This record gives sequence, C-alpha cells and structure tokens, in this order.
Amino acid sequence: MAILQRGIYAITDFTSLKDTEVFARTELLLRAGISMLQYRDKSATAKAKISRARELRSLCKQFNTPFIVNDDIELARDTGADGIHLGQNDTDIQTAREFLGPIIIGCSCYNSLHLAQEAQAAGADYVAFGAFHDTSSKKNTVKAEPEILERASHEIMLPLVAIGGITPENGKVLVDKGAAMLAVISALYGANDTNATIKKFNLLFEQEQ
Ligand code: TZP
Ligand code: MG
Repeated sequence: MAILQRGIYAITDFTSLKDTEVFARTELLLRAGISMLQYRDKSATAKAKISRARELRSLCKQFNTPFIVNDDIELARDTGADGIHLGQNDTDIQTAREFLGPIIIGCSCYNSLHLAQEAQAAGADYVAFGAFHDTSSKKNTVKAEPEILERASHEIMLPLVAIGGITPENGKVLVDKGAAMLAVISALYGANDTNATIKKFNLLFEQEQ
C-alpha cells in the first residue's frame, strides 16, 4: 500500500477549470511537492471520468505520488488507483475493502468523532474532518472546529485530514491541533501563483508548533 505522508492533499477542481488547466496545475503541484492527489469530479460522464482519471493517474505515477479516487470504487479499480475516498453516502468501508483489496481507504467524518471511531474499526486508513471554514467547493457542509482534531489525535490512531476553505493563512492551527494532511481545492486550483502557494502550504508542516 502507498505510504501516507504529512502535507498537502490536493483535490481536483473540474467545476471551475477546463481539463487542460486542471492537468497543467496538477503537474505544477506534483512537481512542487504534494502528499496525495484526489480525483474529485461530480458532474462528468462515465466516459469523461475514465479519461480524466487515467491522465491524472499517469501524472501521479511520474511523481510517485498516491492517486486517490473520490466516491467511485469501480473507477478506482479500473484506473489502478492507490486509494479511494468515501463519504457516508458512498460505498461502505468493508465493501470497498473487499472490492479493492489493500489500497488506501479514506473516510469523511465531518464533525463526528463517533464516525471516525467507526471508520477506524471498519479498517479505514485515514479519516477526514471538516468543513473548518466556509467553502464554495461543496454545498451543505457541516461545520467542524479545530478542537475535534485535538480530540481525535488522542482517540484515533490514524492520520487525520482537515478540509474546507483551508488556505496558507488559516492552515497552521489545524496542523498544530493534529492534522497530518490539509485537503485543499480552491486555494490550490484557484491560486494566482500555484508554486508560491504550495510552498507556503508546505511551510506549515515544517514549522515548530
Ligand atoms: N468536503 C468538505 S469541504 C469540501 C469538501 C469536498 C470542499 C473543500 O474545498 P475548498 O475549495 O478547499 O474549500
Ligand atoms: Mg463522496
């Protein structure tokens, strides 16, 4: 199984950008150094999804960066993904594990420690909390407070991912409270200077607490 590293977990933005722009920015991110990439795409056809996912899969291979598929266990299998990310309305963890075998399984737990405990017991490899801040990338988010990361870091033995409106300016407290990864869409894919932004994000993981 691919190793989970502390750092930035980039999530694709196919809502605001054209395919070529997503691929170009993803390559910049991979080159500058991200810990993982998630292919998230809520609107494309199955045909577009397989072709987008294959392109991203191959980019991630070049940089030896884990490639995670959101929601879709068949797409994860068909593209040889390193992992799958599942929310509470997606395939359950046990079913995904039986279907995909020993790949990374991540689980959205919103603001619930109870869900994180269930995900851990079911065999998840990381758990995600959020949204910590307002976001325009997802509707109907649940608000999470940074303290949940502190509590989870005592009770959950898995890497913790924080998500939702995270920027280089507001990310430090989440890392200090226990986030091993910051999952980010718009502050990366909407950045004026992708390289400078990823450098600022990566500094959050190097500073002393
Ligand atoms: N889940 C909770 S918030 C969110 C998801 C997928 C969107 C995060 O995107 P952004 O643009 O970094 O706020
Ligand atoms: Mg989902």
